[in-house]
Amino acid sequence: MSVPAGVVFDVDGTLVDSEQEGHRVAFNKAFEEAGLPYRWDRAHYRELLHVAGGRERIRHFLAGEGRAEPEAAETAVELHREKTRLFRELVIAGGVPLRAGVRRLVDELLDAGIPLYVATTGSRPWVEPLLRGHFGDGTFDLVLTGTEVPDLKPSPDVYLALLEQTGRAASDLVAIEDSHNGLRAAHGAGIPTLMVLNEESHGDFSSAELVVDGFGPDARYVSGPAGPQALVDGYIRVDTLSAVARARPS
Ligand code: XBP
Ligand code: MG
Repeated sequence: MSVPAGVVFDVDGTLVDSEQEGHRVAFNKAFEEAGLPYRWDRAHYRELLHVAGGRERIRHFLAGEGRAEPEAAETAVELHREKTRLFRELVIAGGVPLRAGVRRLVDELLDAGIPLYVATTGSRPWVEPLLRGHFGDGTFDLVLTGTEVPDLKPSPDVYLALLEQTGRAASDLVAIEDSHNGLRAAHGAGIPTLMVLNEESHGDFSSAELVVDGFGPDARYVSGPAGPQALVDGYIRVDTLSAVARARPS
């Protein structure tokens, strides 16, 4: 069974459980420090997550609060700069945990000699210390973030840039994502995609090659042509990713 030539990991909601107790807390602290009355609770933040990118998410929110342009955009830049500084601090303090089962899968892929990449909407100032803190340097052959690729998911740009910079063919890779924006971005670049759902995953995932509810143990099949047999004893393994790659019609 041929193994993928590489695996591309999304970050927020995929490698790490970062949104509700990480990013949302940093956004609220940035609002508080700026003397603004806004506080995003979990339900509201879940709604706002359909907007990819922290700066865009603030701008969208401010527009909804009646803030006119260009003031909303300028304020969003300022607030996002402070949010990023606060979130980076949280990351460096070890406050953003890996999702259960991620380290086992990353170690298995590295042991199998499969190159690993990252394609995220998140900002490099916190992405780098996050990956270094959890995995050490050199685990990922290429890391692309929203800082280098401004046209954010669901735009396929971050995945297209990864294909260009690695020289890989889309059909030789597998992407691992958690959000509808992420699925649309990976498929927009033609990359077979495994969805690993979490509490914040909402939308139509019917086009994904495989959808499961976790990395294991006890991961359950949800949908996708790769089929329930793609999981190995309740785990995502190398064979699971091979099944995802095979499930995408070439
Ligand atoms: C998800 C995102 C990110 C974060 C906020 O990223 O939309 O923008 O919510 O991070 P991923 P920033 O593609 O990894 O799922 O504030 O740095 O944008
Ligand atoms: Mg994500």
